[in-house]
Amino acid sequence: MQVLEGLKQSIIEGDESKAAQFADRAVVEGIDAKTVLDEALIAGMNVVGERFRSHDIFLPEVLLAAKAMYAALAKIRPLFVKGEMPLLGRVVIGSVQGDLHDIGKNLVGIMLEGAGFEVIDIGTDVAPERFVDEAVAHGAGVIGMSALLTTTMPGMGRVITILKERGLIGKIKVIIGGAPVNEEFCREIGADAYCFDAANSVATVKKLLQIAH
Ligand code: B12
Repeated sequence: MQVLEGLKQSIIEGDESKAAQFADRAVVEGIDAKTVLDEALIAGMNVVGERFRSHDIFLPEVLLAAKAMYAALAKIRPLFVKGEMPLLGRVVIGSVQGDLHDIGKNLVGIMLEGAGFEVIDIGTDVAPERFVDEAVAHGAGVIGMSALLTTTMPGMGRVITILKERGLIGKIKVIIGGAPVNEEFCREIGADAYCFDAANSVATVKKLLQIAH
């Protein structure tokens, strides 16, 4: 599909205005929001990630790509969050302490919102205590944590320790995600679930909260 390819390319090139224009076209053409997300936005950021890893591009280019991605995301967001839906539950989501990466976390938030959850996004560089405090304050059933750096991953374990200390383990479920995180790490720290991607997180949260699909 031409629009999707154009959108993907404009993200790779870090062209904010072109990305917004293509996203507008995708909306007008009625392309399914999940398809736009998977085949243009995430696909584009994956290419950017690979090029960054192989030193073909550097941080400034990555930042431009992220800005283009957000411009597009702003346009397709209404497709995810439309109309009145019964509230399925509340999820507090954030990037762990020391971690400023938020693209993946934001995508997960949007997907969950689109599926009918209230998402309380507490941003990036979130201290472990704050995850728990915010979940309690909002009556959230799930805490979602994102880490993109191997150095920030241990922060996830600290949140679980605090939940245990406060007698909240099992009552508030914990899902984790981000490129360096995996099933094994999830088991190691005692989180309830690891999610490979944003789409997978919706099914996982539903399962944890025992909501029928
Ligand atoms: C974009 C990016 C940046 C941007 C971030 C912009 C932003 N607003 O987020 C900027 C330029 C700021 C940046 C900075 C840095 N970055 Co950087 N960055 C990336 C890059 C290229 C892409 C990440 C991304 O957005 N991917 C796209 C999204 C959609 O994918 P995702 O995050 O994985 O999310 C999906 C899943 O993981 C999952 N998921 C994610 N979170 C969650 C949470 C929950 C609850 C669930 C259920 C699921 C889930 O669902 C998402 C959607 O499907 C990666 C490379 C890579 N391959 O990951 C490096 C990378 C993560 N960065 C890296 C590094 C080293 C840095 C810096 C230290 C660089 C520096 N020298 O300053 C700083 C650190 C800043 C900080 N303190 O956090 C390294 C990390 C190495 C490591 N193993 O620790 C990577 C892997 C690049 C590399 N190969 O070297 N970075």
